[in-house]
Amino acid sequence: MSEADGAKTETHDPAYPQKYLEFMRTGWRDAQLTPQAADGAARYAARRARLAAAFPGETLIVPSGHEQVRANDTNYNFRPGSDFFYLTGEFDPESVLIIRPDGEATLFVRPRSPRDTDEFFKDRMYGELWIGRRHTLDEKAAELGIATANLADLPDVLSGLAPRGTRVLRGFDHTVDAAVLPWGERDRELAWTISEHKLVKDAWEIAQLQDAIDATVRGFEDAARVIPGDRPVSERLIEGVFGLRARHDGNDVGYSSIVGSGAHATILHWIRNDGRTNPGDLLLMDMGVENRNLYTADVTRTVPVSGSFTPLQKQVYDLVYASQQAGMDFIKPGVKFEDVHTTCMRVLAEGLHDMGILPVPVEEAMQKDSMLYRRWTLHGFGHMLGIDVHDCANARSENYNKGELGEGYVLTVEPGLYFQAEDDLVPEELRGVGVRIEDDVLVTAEGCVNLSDGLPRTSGEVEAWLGTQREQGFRLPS
Ligand SMILES: [Mn+2]
Repeated sequence: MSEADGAKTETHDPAYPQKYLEFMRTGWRDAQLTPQAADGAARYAARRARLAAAFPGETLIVPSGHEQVRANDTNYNFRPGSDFFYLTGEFDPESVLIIRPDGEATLFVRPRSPRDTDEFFKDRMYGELWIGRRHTLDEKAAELGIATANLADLPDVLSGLAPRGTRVLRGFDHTVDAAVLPWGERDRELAWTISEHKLVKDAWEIAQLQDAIDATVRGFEDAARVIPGDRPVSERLIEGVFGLRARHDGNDVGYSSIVGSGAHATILHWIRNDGRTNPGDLLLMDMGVENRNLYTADVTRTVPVSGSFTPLQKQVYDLVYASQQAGMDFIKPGVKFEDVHTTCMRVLAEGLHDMGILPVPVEEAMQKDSMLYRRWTLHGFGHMLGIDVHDCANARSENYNKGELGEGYVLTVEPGLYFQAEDDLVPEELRGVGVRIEDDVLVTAEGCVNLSDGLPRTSGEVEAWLGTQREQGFRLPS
């Protein structure tokens, strides 16, 4: 319920007596803040320069996006737009990056909650007594190594821009989208250029990914330690324990954790996580920590809850492992993305054929007009990984799924087999079995290295690891 002065307040807020208002307006000392250069600040500047060089003489606008309302005055946790963050390192909502025709960049940010208005104690969305001390424009500039300007001045700047000389990363800020009209394919060119700039990871980015992956390894260890072999626990216990690790060691989870026990493992995006583990079942966990610089891991392990695979579970698991290993062995600079896919899928198709499940010869199933094996493999072999779990998503097809891998790419390799509980075409004992093994690999000059090899992959190693974790027992992160 907004007051006359524009502060965002709520129905349940107490009234503001005049004496209290006057009292609150006096007697405050300014809180000092010593800005520290952000981690990797120089890299953000280099990224902006590279983008500016791709569009000389043009104005480029990349917004971060707004907070999303959950209900009334409670918002979802804000995460900056990934491309915006890639170019600025800035976490606060509503900020907008503008790169000018001469290559100079300005970050438009909301300034501090001024003490000469009542915003600082009344406004739930921006008031510093509600959300904490914000930066002055100068502090923000010092921290991020970029010129800053008041967000309030942005509308005037935008209204002076010609659509023909301007490109906007659309879909993040409706006010920016509405202020600068689109002009042909120009905005899409901006989006794919940023995505394609992100394909090759430099040493600092690889260290960020390794940091996220190492935290993810610890999170999987935590999870394994709370899964008993002899009685059920809720999938949400596992989700929660991993989430604790993600918040403690990183920024958050990089995507909603998938914790699927039994037949839930066959549902690709099982994020309800309202089931329970069953000692005879397989448990699939697809979870990743996003680190403090917003790089995320994306790892899946499938474990036998009892502690050891049944012969049939092991057969399926080992087949998925063989597929994943074949993909990893194949990956090197210059190979086609879709050939990695075919390599992984061929192993699965052959295995499905050997098990008597694939109803046609393998060569026939591998044809582009058939792909019958896909009933049980469902998805692609993997995707780029970086600041987004599905990184570089706006890259042009010829540089991604129809393109070749390059040195410095980081991607997942994650084949799986999924036998739905209601699938009449597979033997009864396979129904409700799902297996995926997912690792994060870095393409090197000679091949690839597995950045997530801190977790076991073979069926035997998984059993031994689960046993070891259970012996260690769960301990809170410290
Ligand atoms: Mn993935």
